[in-house]
Amino acid sequence: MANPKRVLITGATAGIGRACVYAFHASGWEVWCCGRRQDRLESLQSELQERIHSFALDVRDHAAVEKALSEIPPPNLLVNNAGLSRGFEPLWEGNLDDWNEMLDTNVKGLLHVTRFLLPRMTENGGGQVINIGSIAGHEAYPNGAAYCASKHAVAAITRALRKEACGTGIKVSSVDPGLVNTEFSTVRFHGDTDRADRTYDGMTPLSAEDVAETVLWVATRPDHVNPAEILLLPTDQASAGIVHRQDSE
Ligand code: NDP
Ligand code: 8X3
Repeated sequence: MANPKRVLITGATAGIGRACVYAFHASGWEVWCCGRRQDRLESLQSELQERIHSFALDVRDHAAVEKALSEIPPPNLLVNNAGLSRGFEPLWEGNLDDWNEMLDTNVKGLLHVTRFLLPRMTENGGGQVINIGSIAGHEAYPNGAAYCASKHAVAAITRALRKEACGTGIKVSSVDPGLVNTEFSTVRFHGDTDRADRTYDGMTPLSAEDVAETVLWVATRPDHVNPAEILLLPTDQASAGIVHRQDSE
């Protein structure tokens, strides 16, 4: 049997990243995954057992990224998923720690990982990078200036890298979801789960599995096909601000 393809998924301890771990593993891929919460990585490893490797990593820490990634075999696919939103208020009330955490993770973390792995993937015969962007990279909405800026940056990085990598054997794609019910809103609202739950009141959001299925689809197109950018919305959502809710009828 041919060797399985190898994927590295960042931010694999929750939500979309963890759903990607399951989806790729179930499709026979060798899965390498990371995140900061070691206990959750260990649970994934003991549950899946084979073709799963994990290591704790904070993608904001450039030196740690280079050290950790120098110790793993180059993947055929990199899924840059680690990310977060922190805070939801007008810019003039924004918290500097929140901004730093979002920009350092969503933008610089993605750059750190990609910068280190791309030359190794190219030397290894090529592959694919799939960035998890967001509808917030297509539209800017009130109370989300820093998060939207970070996801517009992800869109810019995806588009620039696609042009840089054209002809190198590396495909560059993004999957850009709308509302997905994960730990995302709890993180955004600093642990206020009631407020987080209200994000999805009266509407049906995407699940992490919906997004993972799309990431897997993007990763399994023929070599000559690149789904460059997919905006994946729940049917109840038409734009960042237009969400149909049963209660509002
Ligand atoms: P979750 O909060 O459920 O998961 C976020 C993941 O990112 C966790 O595994 C977390 O792991 C990891 N992470 C956060 N900071 C770091 C860091 N510094 N270093 C390494 N890993 C980190 O949210 P989602 O699954 O929803 O979010 C995943 C991605 O999807 C993000 O990029 C988000 O912006 C994007 N997205 C989410 C949407 C949504 O509505 N949920 C919609 C559009 C895009 P740990 O804490 O263990 O480090
Ligand atoms: C996460 C989705 O609408 O909160 O990127 O920006 S949204």
